[in-house]
Amino acid sequence: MKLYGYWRSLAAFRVRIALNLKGQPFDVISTDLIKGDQFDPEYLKLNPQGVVPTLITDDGVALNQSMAILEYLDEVYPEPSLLPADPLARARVRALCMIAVADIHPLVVPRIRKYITQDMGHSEDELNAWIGNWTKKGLEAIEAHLSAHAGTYSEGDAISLGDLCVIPQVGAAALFKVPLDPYPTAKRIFDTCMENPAFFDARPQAQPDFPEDMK
Ligand SMILES: N[C@@H](CCC(=O)N[C@@H](CS)C(=O)NCC(=O)O)C(=O)O
Repeated sequence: MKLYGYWRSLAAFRVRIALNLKGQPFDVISTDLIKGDQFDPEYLKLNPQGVVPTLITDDGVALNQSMAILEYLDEVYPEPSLLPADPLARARVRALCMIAVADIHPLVVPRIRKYITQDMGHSEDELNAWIGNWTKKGLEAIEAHLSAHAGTYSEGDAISLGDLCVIPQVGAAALFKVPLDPYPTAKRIFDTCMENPAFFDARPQAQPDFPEDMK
């Protein structure tokens, strides 16, 4: 398979973890979101929304939207399962995924940052205040969910889609320089997951397109 992604993309990070957990090798095609590679007409044929990730299956089919890709991978490669058997636990996992994927992440993506600074004329400081605010509010929501339901991982003692969605979000807080002390459960699960090579190798800092000057 081929994965169009970018080192900093939290949505691509989710998919990299899933591919690693499922033991599926993949080639990474770096799509530089700052340079605007996502708007290349050839890429738009694969992802008309102009965002990453896009997964190209072994049959050459292009799949968009990280949650749809995660569920596809879990259905086609069922081991290890990334959803618990109990319907209530599955609902909690999906709720946690949505906190990260639908409510937090879209507020800080490049197109929103660009709109705030270039189109609305806000300063970098104002942009950073926006990012800091929504990152903290997001972590508060994640911590509240985790402190009620987590075991070793975000739902009980097995890795689930909840971890695949939350861990990139917690990792992003470090990139945005938001301290994790107020979110001890999220920090604990982040540290546990980072001991697993499937997560560790998927982190932004391990990607071939991670900038030299940030190493
Ligand atoms: N809901 C989408 C989000 C995709 C998305 O916004 N990806 C970001 C990177 S994490 C992107 O490509 N942004 C390009 C832009 O904002 O111009 C998913 O989960 O796949």
